[in-house]
Formats: sequence, structure tokens, C-alpha cells
Amino acid sequence: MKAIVVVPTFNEAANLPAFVPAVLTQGVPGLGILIVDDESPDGTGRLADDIAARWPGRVEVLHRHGRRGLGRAYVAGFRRALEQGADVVVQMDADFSHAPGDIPRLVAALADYDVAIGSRYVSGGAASEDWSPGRRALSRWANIFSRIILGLKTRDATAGFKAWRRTALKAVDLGRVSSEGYVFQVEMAYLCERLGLRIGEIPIKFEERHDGRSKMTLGIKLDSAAGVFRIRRRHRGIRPLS
Ligand SMILES: Nc1nc2c(ncn2[C@@H]2O[C@H](COP(=O)(O)OP(=O)(O)O)[C@@H](O)[C@H]2O)c(=O)[nH]1
Ligand SMILES: [Mg+2]
Repeated sequence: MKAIVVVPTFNEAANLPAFVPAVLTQGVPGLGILIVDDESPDGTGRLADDIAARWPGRVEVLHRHGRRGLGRAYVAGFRRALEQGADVVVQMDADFSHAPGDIPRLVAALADYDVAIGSRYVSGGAASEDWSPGRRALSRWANIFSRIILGLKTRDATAGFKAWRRTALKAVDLGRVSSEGYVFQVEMAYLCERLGLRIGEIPIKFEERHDGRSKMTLGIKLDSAAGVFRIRRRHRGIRPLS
């Protein structure tokens, strides 16, 4: 089995050197990493090339140019991973919010599901204990809003830690994914539900990032709210795969 962890980076130079070995030593056979960097001003792209040279055949770097954005980075990364023949694709942040130690559990869950979501909002899951009540409420609210507007059953619709079967990504059809930024996560959750894919929510503890800064701002959050309506307009006609 070939599994590729797709990790988007923007200014993650402080986290990446520890992140790569932490992922590659999880004991998942055939596991590789694809780093998707959007011309980080802090030199993450060059650093990623250096790290890749130390892990031949296991780490690859995709350098994107032009307009940046999490959604675009993920679509490019997923496409590359499928081209490389990945049977399983994992997506996660580079900042240790998603514990590399949880990768084996998510991948194992694909025995029963088409997509396994590392979920904060199921029993046993948790958001960061370091978060202020305000930040916690905002994350909760973003989730509730997305779930109500789109009628989602998924408890953690904004989750960014997931494992995909190759067949699930093929069914989603990356060509119809339109989100540029963070709302990408919600769009993918909605597409999975519209298509009737088997979705498993695996409890995880979401940690505060180790180093560096979040790229999420209030402006982006408001933009994402509009994005949720756009997603509904675009995809509500999709019917389940038979
Ligand atoms: N390639 C790429 N990665 C991004 C972009 N924005 C954020 N990221 C990465 O996506 C992950 C999540 O972003 P982060 O800022 O930690 O968001 P938060 O966890 O919601 O605070 C991290 O690995 C970031 O480096 C982007 O525009 N392009
Ligand atoms: Mg983060």
C-alpha cells in the first residue's frame, strides 16, 4: 500500500524540520510526504527541498506559484499524490496541531470508511486546551454554521486532518472543488456527504500549533461564511453514487 501525507505549508520553517521525521517514523508502511509550499517568504520551500534530499524517495516538494490559498494547494497536492499512485492520501497541517501519532489510527479506519476525519467534536475528541474561550467558541460556531447551512451530519465539518481512500478522492472529482482557502475543508465534507461516501469520524485532540503563526484571520473567517453559501449553490444538485 502506498500512502502519501499531503501537507500544505506557508511560513512553517520553524516546524517542518521536526514534522517530517515525526511523520515518517510512525511505522505506516509505504508512507511518504508531499509538501505543498506557496512561495513562503520565510524560506520554507528551500528548507523543504533540503529535507527532501535527506529522505530520498520518501519526501517530495511541490512548489506552487502565483495565487496562494489552502484549497488550491490541497487540490494540487491531491492531484500529484494520485498521479504518484497513492492508494491512501492523508491531509494534515505542518504545525503539530494534528498529531503525527494519530496517522496510523486514521489510516486503519479506512478499512471501514471511504474517508476518515480526525474529529474534535465527537466523544473522545477535543479542541486545544490552550485556546481561549473566545477562540473555542469561534471554532464551534464555524462548525455549527456550516452544518446548519449545508445540512451536514459530520460533526467536525471544518476538520483539516483526514485520510482518504484513493477511490474517494476520485469520486469527489477534484475538478469541481472550487474553494481557494480554508472553506475547502467544508466543501470536501459536503461533497462526501452528497456523494454518499462512508465517512468515519475518529476522535482526535487538536493541539495548539508548536511554532509560527496561524494564517487564519477574522477577514478570512467572514469570507468563509460567504463561501459556505457558494458551496451549497454549486453542489446541492449532486446525487449519491449508486
Ligand atoms: N500551501 C499553503 N499552505 C497554507 C496556506 N495557508 C495556510 N497554509 C498551511 O495550512 C496549515 C493550516 O494553517 P494554519 O495557519 O495553521 O491555520 P489554523 O490551524 O486554522 O490556525 C498549515 O500547515 C499552514 O502552513 C496557503 O495559502 N498555502
Ligand atoms: Mg494550525
